[in-house]
Amino acid sequence: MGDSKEQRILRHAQQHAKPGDPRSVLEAIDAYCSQKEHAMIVGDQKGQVMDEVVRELSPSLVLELGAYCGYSAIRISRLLPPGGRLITMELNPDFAAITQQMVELAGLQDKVTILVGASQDLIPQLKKKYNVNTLDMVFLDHWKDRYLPDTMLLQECGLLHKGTVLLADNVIIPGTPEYLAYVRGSGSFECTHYSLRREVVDGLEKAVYQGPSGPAQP
Ligand code: 2F6
Repeated sequence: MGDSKEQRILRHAQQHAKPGDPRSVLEAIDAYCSQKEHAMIVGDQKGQVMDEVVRELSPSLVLELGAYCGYSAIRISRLLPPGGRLITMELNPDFAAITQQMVELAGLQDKVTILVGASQDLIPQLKKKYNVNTLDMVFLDHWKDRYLPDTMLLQECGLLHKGTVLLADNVIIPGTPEYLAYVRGSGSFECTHYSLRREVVDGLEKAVYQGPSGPAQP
């Protein structure tokens, strides 16, 4: 069989989920990845934390870094308010194509835009090419060593507003120490850690942007 694991995840979802029903697509992906083949998806435990953050914020515009199979794109976009949209950036064109089909299966294609490329190339194009003013939420789930430079780039490009929520996955394992030190110590963010235990302890970090001149942390 010449197909990839990601194609098998998509095929399983197409065979088991109800088209237009995001919940059933998430359940099909969760079931396949926990029973058949392990994959780098956020999963239901972290997914519930994400749901809570998205429900509380009700963001109109979300940026996701790293789409993979589209699990978190579906997780987030299904909870957006009317007119809300999610832009997701994916480096691998094969994964981007899987995400597009997964999002269509969930019926969320009108809310989700998939951009293929590297975050550092695409982020500076958001304002002019993709009509973005500022982002209400950013979900960081791509390369761990890019969390910090991309956060600084988002600030430099004027894409954050007071209250923008950065939600970063895998901050403990594999770990993003420079990113955590930056958001926790810069005085520009209010941070909350959500600790989770699967096979290992990991966590998500929520950082709410407070503007460029917040108080310095001791
Ligand atoms: N940008 C630099 C990596 C990615 C990525 C997994 C987007 C993006 N860079 C990692 N999917 N996409």
